[in-house]
Amino acid sequence: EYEYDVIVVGGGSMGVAAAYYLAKANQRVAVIDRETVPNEKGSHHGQTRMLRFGYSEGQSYVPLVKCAYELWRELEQESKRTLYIQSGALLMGREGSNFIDEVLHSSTTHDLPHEVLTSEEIMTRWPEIKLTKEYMGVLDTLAGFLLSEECVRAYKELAQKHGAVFFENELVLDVDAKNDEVSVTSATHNFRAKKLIVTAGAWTHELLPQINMPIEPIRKTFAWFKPKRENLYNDLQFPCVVFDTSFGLYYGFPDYKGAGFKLGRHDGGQLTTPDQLNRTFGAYEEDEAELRLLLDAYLSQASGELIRGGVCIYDQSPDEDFIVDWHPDHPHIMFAGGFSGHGFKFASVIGKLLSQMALEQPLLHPIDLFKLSRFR
Ligand code: PYC
Repeated sequence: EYEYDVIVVGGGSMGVAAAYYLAKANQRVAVIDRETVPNEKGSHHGQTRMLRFGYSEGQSYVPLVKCAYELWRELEQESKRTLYIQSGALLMGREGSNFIDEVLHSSTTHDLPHEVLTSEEIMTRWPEIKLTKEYMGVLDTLAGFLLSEECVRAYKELAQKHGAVFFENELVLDVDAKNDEVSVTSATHNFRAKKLIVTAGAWTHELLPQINMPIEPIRKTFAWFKPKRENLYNDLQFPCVVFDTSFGLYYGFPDYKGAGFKLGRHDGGQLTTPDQLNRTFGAYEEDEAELRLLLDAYLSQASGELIRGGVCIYDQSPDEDFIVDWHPDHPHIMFAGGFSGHGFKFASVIGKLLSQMALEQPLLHPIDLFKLSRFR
């Protein structure tokens, strides 16, 4: 007799979502994390994450975004928390660029509500944005942002309500896959279960070295800036923005509840390891400088004082598509990773998919695109 049906190692966004769906399905679930849940060491902190439908990473993600969105709305209802702000997202780049073409392709293929705008039209509608002529934009009207730590809290709280047990500040020392069970050892516990889900981000290598997860941890920074005039960029009048420029791909969030205008750079960053990562914003001169570059060029009214900055990790996969699969030698072990800086919005549906994998149920969405074997 096992104490748990499923152990989830890694209580970040994906892990807590999986734990919730499993606990709700009457599974006995243990979640083990080396930190408290939520925390600032992984990829879910910093107040907000974008949810875009007109997907620049490929139209095949659109049905998955739709499933994710429905599940976030369900979570809002069950947790009675506000989790999603539908501010819209304005995706800007040069006409004919791969970025714009993919956004248009996703939007038209899936019949998404969207508006195609010239640079003039954008500047008339949002005088806070200054663009040069070669830019155009697509307003993704259903898009918006998730309150990321709130989402993790909501899943954790409800998972606990349905009986999941969280072991926090507990470092996993060993994972031992047997034929039809798994044991997980930490400094203070020996856990045994029928199934194991590993959602440990950049720490996946340490837990499952045999699968050679092809992910590289990248240090990423983001920061909040004080707009030069109050309310200029707040979420009631300003959307999320993405700028595909010649000097980088940037994303910005409206000033939500006075936190400031949040900006980050999606490309670039420093290759690191999760344990060596320098978590101090400003440790590298470019941390602030590269963000100012974008603000000064296109959003000068947002380039007020730096309120605060943060550092997080992208788990970059070679093709920037996710990796969600069963262990090649042990099908009772499942893992999800390689979210490459665009995964948070999918945590709801990935959690649900992981729960269905563990329960050996039909999947609500195919995961062929995410197979580990594509790298072999
Ligand atoms: O996937 O929308 C996204 C995103 C925004 C910032 C980083 N990733």
